[in-house]
Amino acid sequence: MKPLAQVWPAAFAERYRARGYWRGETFTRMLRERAQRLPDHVAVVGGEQRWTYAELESRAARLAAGFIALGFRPGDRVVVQLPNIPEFLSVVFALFRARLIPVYALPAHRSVEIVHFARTAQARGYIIAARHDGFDYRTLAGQVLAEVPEIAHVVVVGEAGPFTALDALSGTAAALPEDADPSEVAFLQISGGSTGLSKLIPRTHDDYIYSFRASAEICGLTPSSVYLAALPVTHNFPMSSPGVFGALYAGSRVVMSPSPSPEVAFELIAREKVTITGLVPPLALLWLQAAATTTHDLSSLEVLQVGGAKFMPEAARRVRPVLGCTLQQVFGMAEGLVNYTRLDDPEETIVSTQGRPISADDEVLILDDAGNPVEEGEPGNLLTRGPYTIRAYHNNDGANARAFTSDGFYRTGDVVKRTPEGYLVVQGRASDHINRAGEKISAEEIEDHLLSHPSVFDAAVVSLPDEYLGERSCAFVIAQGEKPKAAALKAWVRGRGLADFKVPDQVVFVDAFETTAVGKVSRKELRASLRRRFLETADMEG
Ligand code: OOB
Repeated sequence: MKPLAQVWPAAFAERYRARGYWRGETFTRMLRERAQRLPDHVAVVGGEQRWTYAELESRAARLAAGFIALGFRPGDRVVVQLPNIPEFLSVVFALFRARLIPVYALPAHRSVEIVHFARTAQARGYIIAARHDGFDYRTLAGQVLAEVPEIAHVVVVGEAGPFTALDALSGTAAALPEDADPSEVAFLQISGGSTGLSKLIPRTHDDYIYSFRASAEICGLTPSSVYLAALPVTHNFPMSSPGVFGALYAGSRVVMSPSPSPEVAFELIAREKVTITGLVPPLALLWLQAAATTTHDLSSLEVLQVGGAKFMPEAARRVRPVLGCTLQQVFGMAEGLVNYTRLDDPEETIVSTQGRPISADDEVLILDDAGNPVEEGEPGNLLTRGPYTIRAYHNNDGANARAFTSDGFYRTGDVVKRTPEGYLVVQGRASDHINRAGEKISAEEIEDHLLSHPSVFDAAVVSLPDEYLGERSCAFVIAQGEKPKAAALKAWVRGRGLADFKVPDQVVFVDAFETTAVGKVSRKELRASLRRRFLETADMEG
């Protein structure tokens, strides 16, 4: 297959190179250089394993040959659905080395999502762990293969069953291709899925390496830093903000935590002397609570990053006194733009803003609904363009027409205001998705699954405020015929083969949806009015 393109207009590409953002680095050269400079430094720790930079590099090289010997050809796409284990790194660096294109999926994804990614990316491979968190991914692979026979190889970390064992790949010799051109697409990341199914996000070596190199610098990473990957590493935040890649760029040590729970993570922090980690707000609340009574020594922790969803100032204020470390707010998106509060910012900026962009060349527009700039300090729709923000999704003309302006700005769907110092404060969003503890759920996608139930006449899914999750999902349903039980509808959605986090938290039956004299109101207005009505009634009752 020919390399995938992500094209910035020539004048922009020239500027980004001239300003030193795009330096022509590739993932393969980055790892090789670290393995030469810091061969015996520990690169990654997880479970019983502890690999140095030299070992990570040689594992990746052997695996790359194994992938080629198995029959993959440069340019092939490979869905990677791995939990936080060291093999995630040997696998992706091997894929880069063999010029194969990873397509990242979350461990929570199930057949509907994986089939969608595999089809959209025309994947020829699928890499899983045998089991994780009580779930058998080989069963899932069987279901996916039945629907996407074009997947030629399923590779398994652990007991492979009917598939190919990752361990069996390492012994084979094969000629490796030339290294990638740095302007080529290195992998496909997935979008938060604000409308319908997730879109695929092509990121190049040049743009992505810039984003995590600059992130590592902003976060002060050095070879003595220790980064704990607590959130699932295939998500953009723990992958690159600065995440595992930023940590490796800086020659730091990555510690893979199989779970973000305080019980598991605190032990690792104490044992490995972790200096920095990143969490979504609900987990940060859990950690704050657990830290008060823990017997583990958390004193090595210097920075706690919180992002993915809004972290409320009251909770943010507790981080320094309770954990004894600096909070860093992170407001980013898989499409590109990432904002950070800086480590030496005044405490008030750290607790009350979501940071400022990485780059002087991140262009930020804040516009009203008519597309005009708002008064400075007023809330408006955030649009952005820059050296690591994509110009188009993979193979999706419809979404591209909606999500990008004709001059290449990405419409984030977020409503923000800007402080006089240039920091962004997230106010909410214009698009209809639910941000459930940092996991984005498209209302439309879930409505569609509900409508497939024979007793559902119509359904509207909205976000409701939730003390713990930030937002929870609520499905308003008009039944037809015999009214189903709420639990049965939830089981129906789960049974469709969806990630568990997408199953509605709450189901409310209503007799009718609002219509106007002219006809049906838009789905967007309908969702807003259902949410309003529900919250007003709940207030009256409460
Ligand atoms: C991160 O990436 P995605 O692609 O899962 O989600 C992006 C969306 C943003 O457009 C915004 O709606 C929301 O997540 N978001 C936040 C936020 N960080 C992300 N909303 C309020 N406050 C924040 N701090 O979520 C992501 C990617 C890289 C780094 C960090 C987060």
